[in-house]
Amino acid sequence: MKYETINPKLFKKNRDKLKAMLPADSLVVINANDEQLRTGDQFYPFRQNSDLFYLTGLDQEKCILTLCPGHSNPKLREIVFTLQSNDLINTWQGHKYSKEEVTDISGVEKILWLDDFEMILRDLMSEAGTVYLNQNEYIKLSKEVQSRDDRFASATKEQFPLHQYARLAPIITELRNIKEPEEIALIQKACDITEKAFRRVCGFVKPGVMEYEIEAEMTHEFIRNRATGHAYQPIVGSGNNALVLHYITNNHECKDGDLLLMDFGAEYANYAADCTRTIPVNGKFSPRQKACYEAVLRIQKMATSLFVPGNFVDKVNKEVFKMMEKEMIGLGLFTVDDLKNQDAQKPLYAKYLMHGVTHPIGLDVHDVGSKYTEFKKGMVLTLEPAIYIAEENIGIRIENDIMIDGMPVDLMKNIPREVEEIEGMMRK
Ligand SMILES: [Mn+2]
Repeated sequence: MKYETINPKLFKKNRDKLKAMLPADSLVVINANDEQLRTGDQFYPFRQNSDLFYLTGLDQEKCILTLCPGHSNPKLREIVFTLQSNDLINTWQGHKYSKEEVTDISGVEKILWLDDFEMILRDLMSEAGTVYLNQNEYIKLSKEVQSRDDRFASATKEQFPLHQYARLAPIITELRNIKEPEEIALIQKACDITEKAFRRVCGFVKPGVMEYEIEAEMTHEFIRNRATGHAYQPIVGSGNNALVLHYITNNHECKDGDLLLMDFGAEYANYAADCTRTIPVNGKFSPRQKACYEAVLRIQKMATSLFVPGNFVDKVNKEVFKMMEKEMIGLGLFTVDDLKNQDAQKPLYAKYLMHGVTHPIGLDVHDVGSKYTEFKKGMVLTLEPAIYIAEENIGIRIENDIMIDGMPVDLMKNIPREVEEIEGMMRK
């Protein structure tokens, strides 16, 4: 792995928290992600199942974690099954974990080879009342491909139809929502690497550069700082490309007078940063661009104070939309009278801001968690107010990652966002 070693205490703590929420006769089984086929016999770079990483720190394919906290044999209460390497694998793919390495990374004492899994599973099942099976329950996901966890769930329920089955997702969601200090440090590291990339890009952008050249600058800075790469496909959209919310083709020339919207974030040790900055291609905002930019920036600064315990995503969205209406009137997009007469089903602001402005981040860039969960200390969320004015070729979004504490902690406070700072960096 490119990232520095993580203390296994984190993963042990995470497992202990999970076990504390489970009945004594439960069994939890979590599988590694599949290696996803790209072409022929070539795979996409491996990305671990976030839940398995959260509980073990293991970053290799084909491992399985079982937790059976009430098993009569204490040695079988916590097991990792892992791939046994051989000469062929060593020659072609390189090093795979030894049993000792699995223990060093995860803190799990009992490590077995995968070949033993079926037999041991029968033993664990014989003592388990309720089996907790894991599924990706992200609400916006439309899933066409089964995961290893999905296949395991189907096969186990067929083989052991008389057990009770339960969902692991609600429990693990509650846990992953609240980040331990070690996790905050990893997210901060991802944010700091993202800052370096932004500074690099500000010295690079000028009229005539291609969006993909900017993406390449980001990638360069990410990898040389031990990030795995991008936490998600970066959006590098100049001019009207900034109006396409998930624009990722990044293949146009940046033109003099246009704005450039960049939504990008490093992934460090599987933790995501999620940042957006909008800058003028020629290094200087026009008066109109500046007015719009400062409206979004004012809202971001004001709305940061909403990131306190007790609030929740849905509430922040509604508050920000109200702030947005005032700024949009100030920018002449509609009038006070228009607002009074608006159709409640089709609010006027939604023409210029068509997405929510906050979501949890963590191991997943759109991390687990509901928009009705009350903010608690240790949660990390993005704040991304934006304005898109198609008729003026203006798309502006500013996004920072904020940790909930007594007072909000902006993990991206070092990534410049003031007009003067950005123009100053671009002059150099
Ligand atoms: Mn983003």
